[in-house]
Amino acid sequence: MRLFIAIELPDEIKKQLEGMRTHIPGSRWVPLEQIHLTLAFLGEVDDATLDLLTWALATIKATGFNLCFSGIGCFPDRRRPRVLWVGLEPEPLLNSLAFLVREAVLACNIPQEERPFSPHITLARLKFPPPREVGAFLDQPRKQELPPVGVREFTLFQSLLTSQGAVHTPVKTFAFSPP
Ligand code: 2AM
Repeated sequence: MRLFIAIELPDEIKKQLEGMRTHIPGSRWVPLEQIHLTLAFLGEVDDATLDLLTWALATIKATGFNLCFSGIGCFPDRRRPRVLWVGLEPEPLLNSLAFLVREAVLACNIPQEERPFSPHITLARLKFPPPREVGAFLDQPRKQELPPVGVREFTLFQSLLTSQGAVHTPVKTFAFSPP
């Protein structure tokens, strides 16, 4: 099973993020139902490892926090943008959750990239080098404030690759223990 771990966002927020779309040639906008905040990408995981993983994730003790949205940005940089995203204000409890998730994943012998966790919500992926519309998108003034989102759980997702694109299905949700 191809898996990743993410924080789900309320439908209202996903609608507002979807509303930020503009016309950019060669862009693939993330469909509303697939907008999420990735904590870890796992790739293919076998059934035995999945059992181990769900056990390891269930032992995570995390504290609830609020996600506060910040500006729009891109990866890897403005000269060669491939991914357009909305960023998040620094939140130590989010970083701590991502760290605990990463430790649990590594403990199951699932390899993880070395690069540091850089919290973002992907809005679009670009197929070819930046048309001038990308600059306009990145420089747009903020039209509306996105309200903060309370986070009390995270979700293990399956990502099934189909000819129509990826289909994401929640496998298991892990609620933070009450304070
Ligand atoms: P991102 O969009 O937040 O950067 C599910 O596929 C999620 O896993 C994607 O939304 C992406 O997060 C993240 N991901 C990281 N590495 C990936 C990879 N090699 N292939 C697919 N998704 C990856």
